[in-house]
Amino acid sequence: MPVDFSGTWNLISNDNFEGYMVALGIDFATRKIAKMLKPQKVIKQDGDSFYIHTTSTFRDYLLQFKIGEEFEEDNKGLDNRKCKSLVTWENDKLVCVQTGEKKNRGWTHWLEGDDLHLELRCENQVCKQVFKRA
Ligand code: YOG
Repeated sequence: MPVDFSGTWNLISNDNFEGYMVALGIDFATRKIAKMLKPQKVIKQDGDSFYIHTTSTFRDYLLQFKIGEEFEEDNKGLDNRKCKSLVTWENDKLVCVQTGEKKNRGWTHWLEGDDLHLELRCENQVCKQVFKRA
């Protein structure tokens, strides 16, 4: 049985989100707003198909993909840079590589106890987020 990330998750910690946003080139005013947010994630996992909706009072972002199938990602409302994204399983971790203008861009999701973990990477910056079930 693969890991099941399905559910509604609330952010409880967000380490170095500032560094990650600077690496993405997010402007000062937007960063000030974004760092106050407590985003929620709704994840629907159906076999190899994923739906990850990150919502907040400011902006939201919807990502839908299938494991092992590269897709165009537009990052609309985030940094708006297009990239080619590929999500695969690495043991029980869901790993996304986002190939584009920014080096070393991607993210990894995994479960630890009752918590959902997310590492967001861009260039030399790593943001670490933890979510609890709503
Ligand atoms: O998640 O890629 O779960 O897509 C990263 C924000 C802030 C907008 C959020 C809105 C990066 C202003 C998505 C926050 C900073 C700042 C709520 C993380 C960019 C702009 C949407 C992400 C993956 C994995 C799925």
